[in-house]
Amino acid sequence: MATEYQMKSKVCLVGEAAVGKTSLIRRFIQDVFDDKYITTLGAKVSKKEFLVEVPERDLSINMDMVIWDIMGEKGIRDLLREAFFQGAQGILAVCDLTRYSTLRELDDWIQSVYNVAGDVATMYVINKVDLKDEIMLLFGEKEIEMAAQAFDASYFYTSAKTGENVQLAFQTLADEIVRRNLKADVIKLEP
Ligand code: G3D
Ligand code: MG
Repeated sequence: MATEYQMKSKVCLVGEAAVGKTSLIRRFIQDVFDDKYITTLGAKVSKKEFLVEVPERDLSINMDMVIWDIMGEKGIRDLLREAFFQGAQGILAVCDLTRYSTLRELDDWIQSVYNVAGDVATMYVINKVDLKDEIMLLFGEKEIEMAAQAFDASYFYTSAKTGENVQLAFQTLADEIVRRNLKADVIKLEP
């Protein structure tokens, strides 16, 4: 049987307003999508516990993830970024499949986190994939690949509305956070 451990992590969702950050977190935490939502003021912190398996090390880690939902305005970000991003171990960089500008803006958001927290595990989340048949896509795979590659990040297409790939995106980021900690051999595991 795998040895069980506890590990805490801080993850920040970044991206322009209305890309779906709050909806993704709500979906991940409660697995529901509510068309009504409350505009986030500054930042909101949520928590979720789940399991991360590391078969090759025979480890089973209870991940205690603290998730920071940050308001889309850059003014707020620049003012409070130290407080928002300090100690972050992972980033979900969220853009909206229907708006190319939201992908381009992610460079700035990610750099802003790196400036405070270092080059942490980063994942691109292309949200609102449920709308892909309804709209003329303004950007495609190539643009996404290039953007993600620049930060050594992988990417997922998600929908907070249908739930598609939402669990998988958070879980994969958690896997990457654990993997990096094991690699650096600085993992703090409390049995
Ligand atoms: P933000 O936190 O990044 O600012 P929100 O974004 O989570 O508040 O979402 C902004 C709007 O996009 C909301 O619509 C929300 O319902 C919608 N949305 C979020 N994710 C998805 C998705 O995956 N698919 C679709 N179709 N819509 C999504 P309203 O109309 O309430 O402003
Ligand atoms: Mg929000």
